[in-house]
Amino acid sequence: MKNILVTGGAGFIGSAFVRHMVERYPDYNIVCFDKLTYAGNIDNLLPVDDAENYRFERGDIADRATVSRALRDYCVDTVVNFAAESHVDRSILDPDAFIHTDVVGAYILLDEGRKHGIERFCQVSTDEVYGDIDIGLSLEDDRFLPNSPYAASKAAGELMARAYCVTYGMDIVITRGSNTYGPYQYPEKLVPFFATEAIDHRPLPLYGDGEQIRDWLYVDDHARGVDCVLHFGVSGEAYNLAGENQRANIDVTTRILELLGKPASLIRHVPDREGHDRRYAMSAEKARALGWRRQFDFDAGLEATVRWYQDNEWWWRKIKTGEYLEYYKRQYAERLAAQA
Ligand code: NAD
Ligand code: TDX
Repeated sequence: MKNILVTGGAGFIGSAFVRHMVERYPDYNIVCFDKLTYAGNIDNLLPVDDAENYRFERGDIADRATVSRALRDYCVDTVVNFAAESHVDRSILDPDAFIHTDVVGAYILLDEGRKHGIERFCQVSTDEVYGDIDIGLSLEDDRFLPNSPYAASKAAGELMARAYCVTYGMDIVITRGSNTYGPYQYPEKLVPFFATEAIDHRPLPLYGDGEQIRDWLYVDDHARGVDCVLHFGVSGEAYNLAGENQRANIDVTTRILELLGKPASLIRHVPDREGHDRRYAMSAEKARALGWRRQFDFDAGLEATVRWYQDNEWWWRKIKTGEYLEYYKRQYAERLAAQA
């Protein structure tokens, strides 16, 4: 029997992982541990609410006492750490929360995990730790050149995980996923933000020339990748979970508009994100050797995703109120007024 603590399991990718694990492994006990920040959403876990092998515990990974109690009470033997502040633009406006969760929180979780004799720890990281890559593909041993406070905080969390493996002999694996999209993603990230804004016939603020390249990975493929690395990854190793679907932002935006039957005139080129990475692209070879392969190609995945936001207004309309509107104003009001 495995007792798995999934931190950040009420967020976008964490909840896809929880839904996947609860269904695929009826013999495991899955405990979602989440602070429920603005990005955490209990609605994301409604599909598993009644499952016998699922529990929810509210808590902050940077709060040592709460983490310790959860590890003890649920006899946790495995930790998968998705918990993070995850939005680059928010990290530029205010890095504090990123240091709290992505750096200090990751450290507390590792340290308590060590004290409780955790058997395996999976740290969920990102392609952003490599920074911008002009040509070719980032490999797992490439150096880190993070460019945003978010990317630097994720690099720090992952380096602490490595240190706990080397110094204390903890069994630790690391995943580095590429840009992920799909249902239940908080509508501040490119795909759900633009899809929901376009549904309402509102302007889409595309940063700079829109020629920046991201490598897109469907959320269920990301969840399956973490499952694969958790079960088969070698301790001390990091694994890229690459989408192998490189697209320019302008092309993704145009396709979202086409799928919704909306005009290209909704696109507004606005002043660029500060320190904006031009391109991310990773090699998937190492994770492929473990047996992981992405199943969704971008066209099918994007169409399914846009349809989901069309069909599930109940999910996102209640998010786009209050704090969300404050953030929208802070991030976009001046940009849209300036129109690069
Ligand atoms: P998200 O912002 O949707 O969810 C983050 C979750 O963590 C939320 O449920 C939030 O409540 C929780 N959380 C935040 N601070 C916490 C704390 N201190 N204690 C406990 N819970 C806390 O993020 P996401 O997009 O699902 O990303 C999940 C992980 O995957 C992150 O570690 C992120 O860095 C990584 N990642 C994301 C992407 C992407 O494209 N979204 C790509 C690669 C890697
Ligand atoms: O309003 C926007 N306009 C725009 O042009 C937004 C929100 C984004 N963009 C651009 C910036 C990026 O080049 O679209 C691209 C994607 O932006 P985000 O969705 O914010 O993602 P990104 O910054 O690439 O980071 C994502 O991938 C790696 C996740 O948010 C991270 O959590 C993950 O680690």
